[in-house]
Amino acid sequence: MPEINRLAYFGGAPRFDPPLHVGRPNIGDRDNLVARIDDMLERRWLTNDGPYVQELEARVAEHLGVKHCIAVCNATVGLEIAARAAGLAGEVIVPSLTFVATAHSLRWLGIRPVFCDVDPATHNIDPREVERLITPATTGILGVHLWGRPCDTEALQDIARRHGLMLLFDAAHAFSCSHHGTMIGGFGDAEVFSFHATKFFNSGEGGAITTNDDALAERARAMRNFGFGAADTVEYVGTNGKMNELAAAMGLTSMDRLDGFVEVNRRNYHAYQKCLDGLPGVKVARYDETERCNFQYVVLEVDELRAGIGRDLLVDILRADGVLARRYFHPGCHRMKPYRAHIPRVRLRHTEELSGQLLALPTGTAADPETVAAVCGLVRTAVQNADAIVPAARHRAASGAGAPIRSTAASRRSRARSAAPAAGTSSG
Ligand code: T4K
Repeated sequence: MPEINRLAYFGGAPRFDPPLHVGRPNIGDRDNLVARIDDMLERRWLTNDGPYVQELEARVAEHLGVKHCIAVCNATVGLEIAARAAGLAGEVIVPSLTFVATAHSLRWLGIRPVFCDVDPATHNIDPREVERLITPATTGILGVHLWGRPCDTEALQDIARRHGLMLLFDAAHAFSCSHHGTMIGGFGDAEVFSFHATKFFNSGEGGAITTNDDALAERARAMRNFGFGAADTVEYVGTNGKMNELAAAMGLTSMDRLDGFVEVNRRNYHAYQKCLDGLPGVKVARYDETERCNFQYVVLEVDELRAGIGRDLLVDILRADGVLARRYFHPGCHRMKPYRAHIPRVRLRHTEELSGQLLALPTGTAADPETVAAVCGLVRTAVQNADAIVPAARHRAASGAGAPIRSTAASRRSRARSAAPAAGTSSG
């Protein structure tokens, strides 16, 4: 059988059933988690700055070498609180190549995100472009350490200082990563981490604001709790951004296994790199391994001209085989409906090119070496047979067949259910 006929896209049996997800949560020691939950129930203290939240904040602050850690219910609300505590208003310069939460957190506060292009080598906000976008309405810069790879914090800090701007970082991807030997968490005026289930270090939902600025920390801590200061007085406009004790119990249990999770990510990243390096037009985004890295994202850059196959067709082929690769972060925030309506003429060359090339592959503890090898095998088959695949896929599209439905157990069940009434049985 020709190799491409073994691909599920062309009718072969799907390689992964059930499918493989990008962002399958890492689960720490279940017994420890259950014991913590038992204690929590015994204590009858479920939220509002409980002992687990305080313990998690202390452990995170120590791990990152930062003065203050304020645990929050998720990074999106954390970014909103940090932006408000930092006094951001008017316009804030932010990369477009990021998860949309970065932009939303500003817009939700009535701040205008001014989208900036990225450096194609690092995928991070380009400081040279930042400087061009500063206007009298600019109050701050919100960088994103995409994939956990640090921004050029020095150049951004220099711009912020010269123009009197606040500097925040969305560090959602960058927990336990370092930059020039210093842990991310203490750069700029404040940084915000995500501990969402899909992050390698997770508390289910959750996140943290970290800062070395005492006054900003005091404001953020109060704003997280409706703006309450000491003795029941409301000092600020606040929100409910508190992390609850269940989430903190999960976070502490993740913390116990932090090194193990990183080790698995590192192993997977190296396996992907070894297997895919040398494949024309396909590049595994690199980490600087002289720094601490969490390796939580395995990101491919697919250059259609050299690979012979585009990112989107590759994603369709992988998905048909049950590898639910993600087009992070497509198409760039500036081209999303809520933002393009306000800024119709923005062109961000590198962001637009990269957002058409990037794809994230499964890793973490849910992906063992055999799994990684099989995913690499699919990518290699697709690229090495691009000459045959691309015309065949075009033919399918022209004939109206489109991409095949991934034949997982779930989709087979649902197809069976939709067929059921015709067969005279009830659906269920
Ligand atoms: N800034 C940046 C740069 C970010 O990347 C994010 C979040 C934020 C800010 C905001 O952080 P949070 O407010 O969330 O703390 C996911 C995550 O929901 C989001 O947290 C993350 N970034 C983003 C990159 O990925 P989606 O829309 O891709 O999620 P979803 O539901 O498609 O899940 C991803 C895959 O993971 C799916 O294939 C299913 C699988 N999954 C997911 C969950 C929740 C599981 O297997 N188990 C699970 O429990 O956004």
